[in-house]
Amino acid sequence: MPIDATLPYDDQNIFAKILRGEIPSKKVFEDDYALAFHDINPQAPTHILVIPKGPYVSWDDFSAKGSDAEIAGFVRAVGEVARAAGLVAPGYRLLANTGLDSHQEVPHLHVHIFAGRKLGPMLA
Ligand code: IU
Repeated sequence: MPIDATLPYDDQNIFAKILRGEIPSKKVFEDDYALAFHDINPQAPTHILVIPKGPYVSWDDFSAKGSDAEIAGFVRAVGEVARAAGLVAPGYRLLANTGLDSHQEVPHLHVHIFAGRKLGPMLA
């Protein structure tokens, strides 16, 4: 079910549990600001999710309330994950669904990294 990105943060959401180590994930990167892991239902040969460590519901929440250090750290982490996976030359797509119309389903900010095939002009 899509979620309302204006709701308060729910610390029982699945990505909060992954961050706390209560649920396993196929981790590819972790630092002070971000965790990256393979999506459980990949939509491309490479489909990685990058999430901030802080309790942010959405891109909107994070961009409004995240500290400069958190925002810079997270943005750098997304780039580092893509570089480390060798995605820069072939190319990749970033996506951050935010709220009901976008069909965001997990209420913890996540940036999708899609790569590994020709993605076309849009990802519907
Ligand atoms: P969305 O942007 O909120 O729609 O994306 C949620 C993604 O989280 C989606 O691609 C799911 O396959 C993925 N996911 C996951 O990787 N592990 C989980 O336990 C759950 C969802 I629930």
